[in-house]
Amino acid sequence: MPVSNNTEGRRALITGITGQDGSYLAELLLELGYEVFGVVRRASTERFERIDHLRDRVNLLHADLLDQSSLNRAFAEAAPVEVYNLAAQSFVPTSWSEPVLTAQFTGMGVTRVLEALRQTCPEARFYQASSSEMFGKVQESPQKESTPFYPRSPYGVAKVYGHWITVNYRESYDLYACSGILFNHESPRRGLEFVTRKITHTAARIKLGLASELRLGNLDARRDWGFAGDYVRAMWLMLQSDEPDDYVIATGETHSVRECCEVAFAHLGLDWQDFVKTDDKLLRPAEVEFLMGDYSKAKRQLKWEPEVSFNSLIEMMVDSDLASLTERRR
Ligand code: NDP
Ligand code: GDR
Repeated sequence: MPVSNNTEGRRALITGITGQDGSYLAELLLELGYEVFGVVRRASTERFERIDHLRDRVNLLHADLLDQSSLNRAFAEAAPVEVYNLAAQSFVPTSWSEPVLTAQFTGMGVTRVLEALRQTCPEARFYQASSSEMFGKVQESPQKESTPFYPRSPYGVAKVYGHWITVNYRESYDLYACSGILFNHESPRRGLEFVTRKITHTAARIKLGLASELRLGNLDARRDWGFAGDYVRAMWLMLQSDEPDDYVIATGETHSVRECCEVAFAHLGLDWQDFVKTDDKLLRPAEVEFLMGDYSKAKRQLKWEPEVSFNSLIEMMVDSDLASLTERRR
């Protein structure tokens, strides 16, 4: 955990504060003494589970990435010195069923946020949540900041737009804008639809007799999976640097979906092959087969390194799912 004395009372604004990363980042910034503002959008039912424990310590402002004036108002009210743009339609399969909406949230939304910043708090430092999905059909391995992009989903295409508009605003308006190219990162707070959490949650349900099988798509896909708690520290470190820049954040290891199943089920004393079924309906129209990041620039310039290993991460998620499911049954 970074320790710094000069962050006390600084104002930070987080879009996407109700998401996995938003909740960990809010915790980190509060610990560092920041005053934290979070953008939330209106829904008929509030879904604030990930930040329930922080509700009396963060200031929530209503705005939507689709609505420029709502963003301008929220930014003016928060008057932040740091802005973290984490809001997005972040589930890759949904980007094929809702491609236009994904482009609006995940791509154009970045321009709206940058415009809000430029118009209300141009001195604020800006972080954009870019993604390893931009590498897509990989051109070289491991992937680093200079590796060409070849996105393989409407989500990946939208993230490439968000990445380049961030670089462009930095160069056009001299904004302090950074783009973090983060590889997959997971935690017990990961959404249930993403593959690691789907595996750990269903494995725990099987262990408790609440489910009998786990249906998955491509077991051969390989990802560089890290822990979300480690990755939000990298976001913060980027904005503490003297100069704005872009960084790959990864672990440097790659593992398959199959290996993830092996680790999760073995931790529960089960053999994954007895429960996992493949289902063609879960295959993607275009797949990202292999990702592995080179984080040496972040290590050199930010002194950042991942702390949680792949096995520890999956086991942490299994333990958390088992504990909460057991608790719910009481
Ligand atoms: P989540 O899906 O958990 O969270 C997404 C957040 O965006 C939620 O708070 C959601 O709010 C908010 N949001 C979505 N649409 C809008 C909108 N129109 N207006 C305002 N808020 C909106 O994502 P993660 O926390 O996992 O990821 C954070 C960011 O990092 C995302 O941009 C993601 O694309 C990117 N990323 C994630 C990686 C990962 O492995 N986790 C890797 C690389 C990049 P609500 O609760 O209302 O739905
Ligand atoms: P990803 O994460 O698409 O990499 O995007 P996800 O966990 O959804 O998929 C990882 C890989 O697992 C394969 N897979 C399955 N995936 C899901 N969700 N469900 C299944 O049943 C299943 N079976 C196999 C997928 O085909 C894929 O290859 C995540 C998101 O957080 C993005 O927002 C972020 O930008 C990237 O990580 C980096």
